[in-house]
Amino acid sequence: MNRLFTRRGLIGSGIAIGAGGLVGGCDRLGESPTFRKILSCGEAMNRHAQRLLTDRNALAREFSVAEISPFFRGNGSQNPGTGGYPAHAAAGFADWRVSVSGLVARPLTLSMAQIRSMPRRSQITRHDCVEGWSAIGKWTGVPLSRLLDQAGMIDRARFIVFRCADRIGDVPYYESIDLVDALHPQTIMAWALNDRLLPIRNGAPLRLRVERQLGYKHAKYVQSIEAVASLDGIGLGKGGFWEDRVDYEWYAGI
Ligand SMILES: Nc1nc2c(c(=O)[nH]1)N[C@H]1C(S)=C(S)[C@@H](COP(=O)(O)O)O[C@H]1N2
Ligand SMILES: [Mo]
Repeated sequence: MNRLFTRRGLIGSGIAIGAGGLVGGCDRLGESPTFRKILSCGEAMNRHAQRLLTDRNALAREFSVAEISPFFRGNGSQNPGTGGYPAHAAAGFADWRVSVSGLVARPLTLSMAQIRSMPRRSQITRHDCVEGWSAIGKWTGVPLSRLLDQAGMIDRARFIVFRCADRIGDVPYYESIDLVDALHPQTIMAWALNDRLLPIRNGAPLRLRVERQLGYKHAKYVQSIEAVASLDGIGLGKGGFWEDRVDYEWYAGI
């Protein structure tokens, strides 16, 4: 329980990180001619106004190879010790399966070999954790939109829920995002970091990258992807492990 209070105490640093992210958003908006007519980025503009003007479909900033952090630390769970995970890890995740289910026409059960053979996207992005650290890494994976297309998402779906193999204090980690983020081109189910298969500490064999949001949204050790109409009745109903327990926002946009 101590740990939960520690994390709550640190949320302030997330606000500082958010401000950095907004500067990036401002740069990108500045490239749009329509936006330039309305405002110029150098002008005084409060953060609230910027937030309202930031297009949720805009891309997160991407970095160059030279900017990749030499070490991408792990945070939160760094090696799920339960539920068969150690055996899966020892077998190189050969028998790991990821389900795509819920409000879909064709539920899928995919092996890592199948997922790695799907179309891939790579992106070098900055991960911002509310605990006050950031790291830049190159992520490679299958666009989530691709998986959802293959499964045939049904109209009533509003959210995508990710269930993870790890537990914190015996509670399974989970997260959720809406369809704007689920279908965003940089939202991928990543299986590689810096051109190597994901290390265990960073979520092997598969983790979410949802680049316009803070670190806790990026579910690691993903076993199930589920399309749902509502978050009621999932976990404690607030859409994520930390959202259920501390005052972390469900929408953690940066
Ligand atoms: N399954 C799971 N996913 C998780 C966490 C976790 O504890 N369990 N921690 C979150 C937090 S707070 C952060 S900052 C990132 C850390 O990713 P990293 O370990 O690759 O640095 O994972 C997120 N996803
Ligand atoms: Mo985090």
